[in-house]
Amino acid sequence: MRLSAEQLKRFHEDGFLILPSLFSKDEVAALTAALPGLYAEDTPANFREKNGLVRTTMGLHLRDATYARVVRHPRLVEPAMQILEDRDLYIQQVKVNVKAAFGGEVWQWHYDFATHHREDGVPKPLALNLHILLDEVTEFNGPLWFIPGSHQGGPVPTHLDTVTTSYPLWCVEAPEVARLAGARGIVSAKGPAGTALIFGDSLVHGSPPNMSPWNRRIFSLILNPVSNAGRSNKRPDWQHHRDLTPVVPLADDCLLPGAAAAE
Ligand SMILES: O=C(O)CCC(=O)C(=O)O
Repeated sequence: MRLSAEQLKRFHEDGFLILPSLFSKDEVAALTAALPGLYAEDTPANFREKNGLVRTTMGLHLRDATYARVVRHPRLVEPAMQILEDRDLYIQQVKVNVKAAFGGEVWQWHYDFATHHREDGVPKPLALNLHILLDEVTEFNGPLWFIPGSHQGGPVPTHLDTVTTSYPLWCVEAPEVARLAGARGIVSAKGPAGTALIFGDSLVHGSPPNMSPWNRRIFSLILNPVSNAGRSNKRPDWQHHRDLTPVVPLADDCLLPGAAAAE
């Protein structure tokens, strides 16, 4: 799949793209079917909220056959190759952020590169975060909030938050958020299930708690150029994978029934 010239321009200006209904209901159903079993696994790759609900479940392409295919989906991988003008991308992180009804907690304001750089030794803010909304996301169930263009001035100051998140996250200082949002506003990344989001490593974003009765599950794949691979093994493999094999896109119908047999 190719992004249009207009979409590429928007991505470079805003730092993100929202692609409504890029994946079908059947493709989303294939992804959600495995989740209850994955949540139930006793593994350190399942991070829990303070209330015990699963907050995020990681390393999914190594734990489930459907997730092993979605990380190679051409509607995710090809736009990433196009944006980065690089065909040698490795799978850096694979997860579903759950944000459960009545209990999913905040993700503080941050940009991913702060953590990728300090924790994983990634040299440059090149990685792309590719999301698929697995539930309808509205203003009520904890959408991501993006500050458009917040990547443009270069990385802003951060501090390590070990208190309000379930694992250490480098977060943006409140005065910086106020300055950036005051100048550029905030966009709420909403859409029907199957909508895709693409955002860059320096884009400032976060998400509010989910006190609604509706789940908000989002699949996230981070792809990074092999030439920009992490230099440090501080975090475990499921938080930053060590396998630098370049990802090769599968067929467009790779999530649909029969796809596994065709491989
Ligand atoms: O799932 C969320 O609400 C936040 C996700 C996020 O910040 C990220 O993927 O970097």
